[in-house]
Amino acid sequence: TTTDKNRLRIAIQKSGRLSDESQSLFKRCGMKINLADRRLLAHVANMPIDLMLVRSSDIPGLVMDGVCDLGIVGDNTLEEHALERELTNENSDYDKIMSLKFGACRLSIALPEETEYQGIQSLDGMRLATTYPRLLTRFGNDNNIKFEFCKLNGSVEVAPRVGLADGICDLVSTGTTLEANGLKEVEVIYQSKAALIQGSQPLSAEKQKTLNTLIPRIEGVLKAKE
Ligand code: PRT
Repeated sequence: TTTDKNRLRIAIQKSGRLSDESQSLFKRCGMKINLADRRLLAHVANMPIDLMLVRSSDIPGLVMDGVCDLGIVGDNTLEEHALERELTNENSDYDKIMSLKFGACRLSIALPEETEYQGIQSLDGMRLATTYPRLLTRFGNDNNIKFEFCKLNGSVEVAPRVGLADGICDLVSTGTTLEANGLKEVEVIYQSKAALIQGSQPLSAEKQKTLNTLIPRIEGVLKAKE
């Protein structure tokens, strides 16, 4: 039998927009996932792999710190955390094994319909509500403008209406949420998809062997979806 330390540990979102697709990707790779008991770690019955079911925002840190060997997370979450960890001098290294074909969205700046918009410079000095202050700051630096932030982890789209901010910087997929809140998208600052990432620590020979078997299977599943 394979001991726990030889089982490849993969972090995926427990529940949310990436969780079903992450699980179904692995199921199509042939994994028999034992999810019935709703524990933090789900054993894969027929491969030396464990899935760790966590909040999406915990995944970059778990992989960068080597608690998990791999993870599936949105580029947006990954990049924001990497920038944050660079600032705090924590390890922010990882390898992106591949981009997956789900979880597509964009991080955009949106303003109330009635606010006049005359290009990027007119955003200078605005106070924006966002969950992504680092990505927004980078966009500001690249374009020579400064923002003030109001960091919110949810309900970002209501911030302008209640007077918390002049506008928002949030994820958009269909645009329905912006429209429902009387906001217009004025700048796309980042395009995102789910990605399979690996920590920078070397894997044991056993784990590497498992990974070498898994990668072509994932590629096969992605190809079949084309
Ligand atoms: O797991 P945890 O709670 O930490 O993470 P979370 O709350 O960010 O989870 P979740 O499930 O909301 O999002 C997980 C990931 O899905 C995100 O990090 C993105 O990579 C990806 N994703 C893709 C999206 C969207 N599309 C998306 N539309 N994440 C969020 N949204 C939200 C957006 O914030 C806004 O509230 O959906 C609304 C906009 O959608 P539309 O269709 O109205 O434009």
